Amino acid sequence: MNNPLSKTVMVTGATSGIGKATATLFAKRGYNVIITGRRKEKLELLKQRFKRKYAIKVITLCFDIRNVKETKKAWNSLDSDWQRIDILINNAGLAKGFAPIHKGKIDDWDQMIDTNIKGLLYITRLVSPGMVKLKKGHILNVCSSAGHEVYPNGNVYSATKYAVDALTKSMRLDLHKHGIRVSQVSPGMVEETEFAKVRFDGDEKKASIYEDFNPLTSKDVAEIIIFIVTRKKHINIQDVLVMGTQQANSVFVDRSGRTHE
Ligand code: NDP
Ligand code: 8X3
Repeated sequence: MNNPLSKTVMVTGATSGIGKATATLFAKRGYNVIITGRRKEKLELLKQRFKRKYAIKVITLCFDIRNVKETKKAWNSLDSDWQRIDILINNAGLAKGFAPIHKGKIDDWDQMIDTNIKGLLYITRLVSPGMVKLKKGHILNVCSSAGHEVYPNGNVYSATKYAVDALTKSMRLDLHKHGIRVSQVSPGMVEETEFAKVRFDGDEKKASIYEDFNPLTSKDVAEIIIFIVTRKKHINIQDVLVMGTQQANSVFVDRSGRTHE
């Protein structure tokens, strides 16, 4: 790397939504970024944009985080400089389906468990030893309000996010003595993402869940992530539970119209 003083951040799931907005804010601030996801073209487009606009280094890693072999191969393709990650944003994740437990699809459950829990673990297992060796680093997990309270039909998605919450707490117990910070952000509903489109299999009508109120935007969450990871070294923000003003919790949302435009 040309500038050894620049920090390196890895953002998983940077092809859209919260991950893309977060990678963009890091790039804007001069961090070297490793952006990951399955959609190669989207990663390449983002890389070109960052290179055009900011004086930073960018690496794209295209892999399916559910596949441990692919994940390891992607990691091993990085040279040793790039494997020194200062900040890991464990963001890749999804909800799939919105059915009561007796009607849920097993494939949807597998995909959520494999991505949101196992994928997060695979990448953390690869990145964290380097942080321990250097006695520094920051890992931020993107959890959800659904990792703090359940809602009807949210069952398995919520379970995966409760698992993320447990992992954030456990990782902090294991890593704090090595000088590594572990944080989490837990947003309620967030627009400018593909979250609802993915959850409802591209059904635009069902995915229109943000039209009658102001949820958070992906950039709102990205700004909070940047705030968390730019505190002084002795400060670790453990979790930020955040929702749009019109959302009181997972169930109570003022859907009387978008009041903040
Ligand atoms: P998006 O669908 O816009 O982004 C999801 C990202 O995850 C994409 O970049 C996608 O990349 C990546 N991803 C999904 N599956 C895989 C996989 N198998 N392998 C690698 N990458 C994968 O949704 P959001 O931005 O909303 O979601 C980001 C995170 O935020 C998730 O963990 C989600 O649970 C969480 N969250 C979302 C909220 C919301 O309301 N939107 C609220 C609270 C939390 P690609 O498809 O290219 O692989
Ligand atoms: C996304 C928030 O309420 O749609 O994690 O599950 S919610």
